[in-house]
Amino acid sequence: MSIAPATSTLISPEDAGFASLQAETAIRSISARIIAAPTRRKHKLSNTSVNHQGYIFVEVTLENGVVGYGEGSTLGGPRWAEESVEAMKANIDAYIAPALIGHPACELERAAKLMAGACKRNNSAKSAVDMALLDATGKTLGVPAHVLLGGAQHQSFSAIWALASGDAAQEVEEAQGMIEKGWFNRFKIKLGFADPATDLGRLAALQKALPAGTDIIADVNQGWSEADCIRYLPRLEDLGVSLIEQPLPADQMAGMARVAQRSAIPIMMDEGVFTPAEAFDGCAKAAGSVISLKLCKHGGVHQLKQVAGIARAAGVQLYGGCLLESSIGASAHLHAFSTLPALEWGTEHFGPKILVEDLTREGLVYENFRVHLPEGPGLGITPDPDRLDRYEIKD
Ligand code: MUC
Ligand code: MG
Repeated sequence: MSIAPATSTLISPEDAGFASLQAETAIRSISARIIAAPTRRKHKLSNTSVNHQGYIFVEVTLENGVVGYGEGSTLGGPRWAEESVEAMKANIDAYIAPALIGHPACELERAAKLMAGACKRNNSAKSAVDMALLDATGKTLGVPAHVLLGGAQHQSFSAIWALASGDAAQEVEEAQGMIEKGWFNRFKIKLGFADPATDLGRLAALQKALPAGTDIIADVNQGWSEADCIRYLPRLEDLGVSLIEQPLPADQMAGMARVAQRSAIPIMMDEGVFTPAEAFDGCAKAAGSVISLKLCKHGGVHQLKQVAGIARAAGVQLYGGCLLESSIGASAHLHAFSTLPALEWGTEHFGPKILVEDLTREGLVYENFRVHLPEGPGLGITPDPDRLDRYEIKD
């Protein structure tokens, strides 16, 4: 058997086809708009409460005329994390966009490096631009975004709905409605904004009203101390909670590790893990056995995949997190999630259903308690211009 010579038909970077793709996808302009989209009900967390969801909506125009779209979320201004929509827009306009103009959108990894050089952290802002580059490149090449990330291994995901009104009766009714619609039959309940006894009452009401065995996850959003955990984790266990998300403040990795060691319920790291280095630290310290993946935390699809790789190497499971993105941001997450070998806990991308109006024309498809990976080039969604105009905050 003869072996083909190494100089066969491989396309070199100098090849005319690649050079023309670089020229075609050179970034001509980047714009960012602030959007405040109303939610169907108040969404309460330990550290904030919203009835409008804030996004930065990004449009990237390439030299070939193709436009890519992206979205970055915050929750209640700079409260869930340090970014606000106002700061995201200012930093995209002043630092991120100038660093990228003229750069080929198809060189996504180099674009991420340029963004890293332009500003520290600002991960939600960077992720909004990154997803727009991904969308524009996929549209130019006529392929779905997941193809640019290695190809989809999953076409749909088990979907989780978040209960966060703080009103036990309303939460029971809402959960039952989601089951009836066939959209969600797994739930996450927000704890930590009332005293633990009141919170546990909500949880008990839910557990009693929902079908036996319904999956219930509790997100404390950094609202408890280690002492609270020692006292209340056994109660959560009695109530059948399957997963506890970020009970302690984000910077208390050692405390999270002690809580994880004594908990019979798996602990998930959320606000404590933004960067790959934080993922490494959390995994090394055993600060949890699950990590919630979110583009707004990791700063882009490649960094999300790096965090996922670190978790996988450490034997830590993965959860598809959200920050109430519309179908624009949610679809970017699904493309990234679809390329992972496993997403053991499914995804909580319920954002499109909590908005009074989603921000895309088609919206993501939710059926049989699963959310589906959109089809078509790029992210596979079309932003709705009227809705964006309606919800834009202009100064
Ligand atoms: C969080 O901490 O998980 C995501 C879903 C939700 O209800 O709140 C956000 C933030
Ligand atoms: Mg969380």
